Amino acid sequence: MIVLAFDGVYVDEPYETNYVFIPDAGRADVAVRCVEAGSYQLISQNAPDQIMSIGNTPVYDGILATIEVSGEPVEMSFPTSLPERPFFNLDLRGFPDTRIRGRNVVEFGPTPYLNREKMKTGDYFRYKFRTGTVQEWYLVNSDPSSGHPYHVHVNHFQVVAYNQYNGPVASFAPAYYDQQGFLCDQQLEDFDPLEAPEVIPVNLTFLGHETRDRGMAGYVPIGQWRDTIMVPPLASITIRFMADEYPGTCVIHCHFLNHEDVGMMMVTEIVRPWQSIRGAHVTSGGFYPGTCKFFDEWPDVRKNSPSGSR
Ligand SMILES: [Cu+2]
Repeated sequence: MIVLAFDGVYVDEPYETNYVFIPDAGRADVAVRCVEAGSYQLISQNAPDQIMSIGNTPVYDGILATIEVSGEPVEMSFPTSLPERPFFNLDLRGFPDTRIRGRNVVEFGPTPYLNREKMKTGDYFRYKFRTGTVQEWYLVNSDPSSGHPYHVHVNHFQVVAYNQYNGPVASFAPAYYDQQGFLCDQQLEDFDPLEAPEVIPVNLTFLGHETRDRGMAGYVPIGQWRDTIMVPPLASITIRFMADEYPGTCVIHCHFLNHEDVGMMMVTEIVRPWQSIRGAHVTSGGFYPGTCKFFDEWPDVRKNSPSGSR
């Protein structure tokens, strides 16, 4: 079995594998060759030893498809190269920092929040950016136990780095705590201080994605392109993309249906180069996503994310 593409975008070169990890809404193109005639099963299987890269996230256990192979054996070779990706999917890892025209943080946390708010309808944009620009975004997950599959419409993104996670930990009320367990100053939209103790024990089990084995199932190989990625618990992922030619609304959401349907979703706006990018509701109640204490620099989730770092 060889990998050709993820989410419809070719990888650099086809490569051999015996499984692929597909988050909710993800897609994979693979070529399969069977040694002899017979019945083959394509299965989905839980892999408890991969959980540190995924989180306590349910994985389907069962048969996806049965492939019946019959007839005389024939010669079949795998492709050794793939079509070149279009210019808007060229490698952006070495793209100069100073030419990046927008940075944004997408913060997962307790359901049903995304960037500390529930989905709002109408012309309520959480971020605005222009066509023709290269963007660097940070996907962070403050949820200490569950991964959330980030999905974006319109433009695919390149995975640039898994960073050390310095952000808050969502626990209890829901409320945000720092990694020592002290209540954050900067909270969710409808935070109720009466509901949240000042200090709690926080669960930091999943910290450490920046140093963990990159071959683990949940991690996207650095440099690959996706429109869906599992953001594991207590993670910070740097992505880059070029906003190509399509202006309009751009929806971002968790792709667990029971999360997006209750509000884990937001709308951004892509505008033409001559249009204003002001007026976006980047903060929630004055607080930037990814922050915890008032002395934080914004955004602390990218302290470990110099351009092109692995
Ligand atoms: Cu979710």
